[in-house]
Amino acid sequence: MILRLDELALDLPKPKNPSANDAAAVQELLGGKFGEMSTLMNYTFQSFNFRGRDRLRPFYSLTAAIAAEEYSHIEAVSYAINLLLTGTSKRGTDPVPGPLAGAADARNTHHFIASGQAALPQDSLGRPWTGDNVFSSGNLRLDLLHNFFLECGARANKMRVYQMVTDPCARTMVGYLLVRGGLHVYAYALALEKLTGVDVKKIMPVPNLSNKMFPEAREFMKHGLHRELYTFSPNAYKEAGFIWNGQHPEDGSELVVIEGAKKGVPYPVLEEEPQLNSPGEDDFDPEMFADIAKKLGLEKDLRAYRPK
Ligand code: MN3
Repeated sequence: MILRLDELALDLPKPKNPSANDAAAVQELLGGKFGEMSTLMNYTFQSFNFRGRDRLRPFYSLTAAIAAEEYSHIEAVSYAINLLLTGTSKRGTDPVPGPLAGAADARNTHHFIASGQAALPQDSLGRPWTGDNVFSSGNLRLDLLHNFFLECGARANKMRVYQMVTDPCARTMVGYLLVRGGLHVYAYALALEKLTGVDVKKIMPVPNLSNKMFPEAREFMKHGLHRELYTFSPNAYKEAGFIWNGQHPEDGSELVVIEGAKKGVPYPVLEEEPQLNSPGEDDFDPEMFADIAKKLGLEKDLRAYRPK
């Protein structure tokens, strides 16, 4: 089962230049073949399908823990897309002046037609993410090899999107994913090494460019995010530490497994977009819950989320 936390993994700065086309490019890191939906679903299915997991427990635990983290990555990419899209149409209630006119020139018009200026499970060409992107052969060595390759491909795409999109919101998110994805590349390399004796890290980094070349990634590395593997569970997956241990190949720092998840931050506020009728329901007043909130002892909770 998954336990959900109402937090975002990292603080995303508000975009300086909201841009629908930047958002469209970032979609590749969400719903592309090598995007976060693919890493999430690959490791999720591999962990569900893992046979003989008692004997091979550390490999199962590593895959399961990383799978859970990937959920937080699809959130992070989605919020970056949502923030980049905020401010790309004219906010208002009158349809006649054509507040969405600019969207006709946007690369992904689905952001304005099929969603309320928000992320969709698609790649940068607007193609829907598909289960064909999941590889779950049931053969451990093959699955780990695939995962190593998938993370290297993901890394390449992150670097390319970084070079396309200069807004600090997108770049902070990509810097974060480079560091965490870089950790996952190395984790699968270590898993393959434990399994086969082959020193897979000798072919790293792929592509041959250090995360340190990216200032936003450097910042996250200062806080140890390149060496801390989280279990994303209150009581399981600690055996991932049988694989995730030793020294980081780049800076020699100690690899550690941390129980649970890294503390996140509150979600960035996504304002209403009346020109899209998003979310609509203008007549709805949260006050209608006041009586039931009192009965349930949730008055404080109601006050906390109610708009001022
Ligand atoms: Mn990831």
